[in-house]
Amino acid sequence: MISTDKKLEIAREAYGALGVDVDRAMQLAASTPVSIQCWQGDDVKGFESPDGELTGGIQSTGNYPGRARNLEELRKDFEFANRLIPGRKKLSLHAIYLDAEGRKVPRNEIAPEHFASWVEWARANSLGLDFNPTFFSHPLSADGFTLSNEDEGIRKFWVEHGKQSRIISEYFGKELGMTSCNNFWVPDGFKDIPVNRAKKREILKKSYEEIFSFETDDRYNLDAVESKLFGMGVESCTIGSHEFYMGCAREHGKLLTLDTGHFHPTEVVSDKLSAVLQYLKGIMLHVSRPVRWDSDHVVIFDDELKAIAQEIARGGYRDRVHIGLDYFDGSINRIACWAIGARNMEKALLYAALEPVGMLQKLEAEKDYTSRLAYLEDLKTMPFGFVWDAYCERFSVPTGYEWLAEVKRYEAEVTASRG
Ligand code: RNT
Ligand code: ZN
Repeated sequence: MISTDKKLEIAREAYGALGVDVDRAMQLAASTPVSIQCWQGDDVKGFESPDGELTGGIQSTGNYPGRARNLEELRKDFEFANRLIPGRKKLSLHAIYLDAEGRKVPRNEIAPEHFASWVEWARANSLGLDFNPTFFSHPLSADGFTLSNEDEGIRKFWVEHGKQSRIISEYFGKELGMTSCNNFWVPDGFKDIPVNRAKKREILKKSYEEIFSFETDDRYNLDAVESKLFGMGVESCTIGSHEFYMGCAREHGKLLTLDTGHFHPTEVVSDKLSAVLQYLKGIMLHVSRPVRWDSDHVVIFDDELKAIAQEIARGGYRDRVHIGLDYFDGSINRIACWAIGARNMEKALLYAALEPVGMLQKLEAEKDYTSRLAYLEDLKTMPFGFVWDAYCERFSVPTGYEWLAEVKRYEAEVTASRG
């Protein structure tokens, strides 16, 4: 066993030779919040109607045993996962995860009181919170349209839901002293070729004008709008496309949410950050892993994940890019999904913080592209793993494969017996 001190000594020497301060890199990663999606724990079911079907063109596949079936189980599972993930964390809630104590609350009537127990819980667990209005898995979204619905009654219902979500998110921020991001994603779209795209987009535009008609305090709530390319059963036209939301975010001064699974397969979100940020105040990320489509696989430590973290660091965008995870895999242990994906996000932040950005950017400015490429390649075999181990230890989180043994134990003791 190599001691952490020894690992740090080696890493400090290796990175130090490039002018990189390992301890400062750890601090930077540690101060960047990562928002973890509550919906990985229960296959996006929520507690509103536990037997309800997941709709809206998204899907969690797999029947791995142990899905959290209620609020208590979800919290318990997340508390466990949380202990395996280093860094500064938030939990992202969807409206369907409300705590209504058994009562049925219509979505247009959700209010802070239905999330008060989450705030208490978040405080006790030193977590921030984010929010998401839920525009799917509901009878009034069954015809495929919510905020762009031509039925005025249905549209108004969803507009009210959207307004309430902003109040709840602001309440999170105020209570916890950490800004809450409130993310709007609607599934609205057509399976087959429409002949009046414009009409639906006009209605969606009008709905956002109504939802954003009142102010919330930016210190507590930041609204975000999420675009998408297509969903299952919504292959021909998504009303809230990328161009639509780029304009919407600009018009209303909102964050644009970039989900890594919501673009054509050869497009990358890493390239979009510095483009979007020329015109918008900020970005919310939904870090996911699309495999051939928007499949929402568990995030791995791949080139694009590193590139996203590097673009944030290289551009000096730590305050303007709000990192959230968005994947849901029901085919393997769900607590391991949380741990693997969130640990990888943390790894990427640390990896990016260890880059000698100033030196590389200088080479580029001098047009020495040969050296730029040579350094970028050699950096890949630096002793990054040693810094990662030290980072985990700093947060009293298991290193190496130890975390997996803990998940297996929890599985045997707690989740395996769930029906
Ligand atoms: C769907 C969007 C959306 C959802 C979550 C559950 O394609 O990515 O963000 O995944 O809100
Ligand atoms: Zn998303």
